[in-house]
Amino acid sequence: MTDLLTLERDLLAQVSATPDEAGLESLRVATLGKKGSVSELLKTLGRMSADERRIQGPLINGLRDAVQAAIAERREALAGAALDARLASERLDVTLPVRPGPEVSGRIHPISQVVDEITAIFADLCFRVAEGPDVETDELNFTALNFPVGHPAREMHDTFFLKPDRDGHRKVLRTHTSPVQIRTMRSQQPPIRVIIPGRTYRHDSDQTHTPMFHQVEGLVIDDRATIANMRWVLEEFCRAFFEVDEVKMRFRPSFFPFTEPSMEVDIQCSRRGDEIRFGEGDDWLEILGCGMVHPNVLRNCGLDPDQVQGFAWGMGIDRIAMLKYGMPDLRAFFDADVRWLEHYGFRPLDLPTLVGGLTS
Ligand code: 2NL
Repeated sequence: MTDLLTLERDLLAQVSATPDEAGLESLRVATLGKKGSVSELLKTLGRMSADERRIQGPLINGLRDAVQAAIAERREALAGAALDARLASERLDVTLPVRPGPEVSGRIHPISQVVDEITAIFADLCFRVAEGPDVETDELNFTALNFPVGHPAREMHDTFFLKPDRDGHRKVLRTHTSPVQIRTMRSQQPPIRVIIPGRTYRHDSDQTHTPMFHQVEGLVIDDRATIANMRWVLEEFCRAFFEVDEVKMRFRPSFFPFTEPSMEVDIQCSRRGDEIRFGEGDDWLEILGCGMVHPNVLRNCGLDPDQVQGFAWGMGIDRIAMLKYGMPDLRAFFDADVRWLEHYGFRPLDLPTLVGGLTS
């Protein structure tokens, strides 16, 4: 009897002195586990006489209940203390400044910016944007565009050819975005107004040429589009793009297989040292090629040149981006140098719009 009381006092003292949950579990196994000290005492009941058991039974069971309850209570207290400690140590100061995210530190590449600017200008003139694959068939890149098979103009393009397929057809990396216009004319009915910005490829690499470069072409097809309309569209574009009130443009005769007549267009500018300005001066800078869509091209797209007509143009994006933003070296566009991008890139949320200003 006194032994049991001493044992109980002892065990309860051990429970309250146990410092952590792991220690508590060991103590539980050592007392209430299968071979634990309290369990062993319970086993002795079986060997007692009925009278003895009547007295010892409630005492030993009471000891077990007391130890069980003490362990449960201690476990709860330890878990609570552990949680308090975690909450205290893992506290966050939500008033600390946040590390800047991509919307602050990221940069939009000048080519992407210029494509967005061009898109905004032509969207305002009711043009849609069309896209197509970089790998094209010879038919779409050349034949449909009135380059006869074996015509020297095909070689002028420094084409990248892919390996011939089983039927001997060689696909090409498109040398211009014109195949997308062919796809558009074959899949849509006039009136058509589209621009096609995209990557183009030619086997050419030096100070002013990269094997991959960017072009934007435009196409208008309806039953009355004229050279006068083309001139207005291109002048309107240049005024908006270079953000000047007036531009003077000069249309010189030229040759492209897919237009007739064909023209190259210069824009008036002034040059002082490295600086170039548009809308003033008496220098000229070539910026694009254009013309009336050749009747053969219309026919190749299933259109009747006696019913519909139109104009098209094409220009290099990389060069006009360099001109507008004063970037001296074309090759830096493709270097992926974050220091260059930090300097020449645009903030992601400064989207070009005509109302907000192309370059705010
Ligand atoms: C240049 C000249 C040009 C076109 C591209 C075109 C497309 C079709 C039909 C007719 Cl499907 N024309 N595109 C027309 C004239 C000039 O590009 O110097 N680009 C950099």
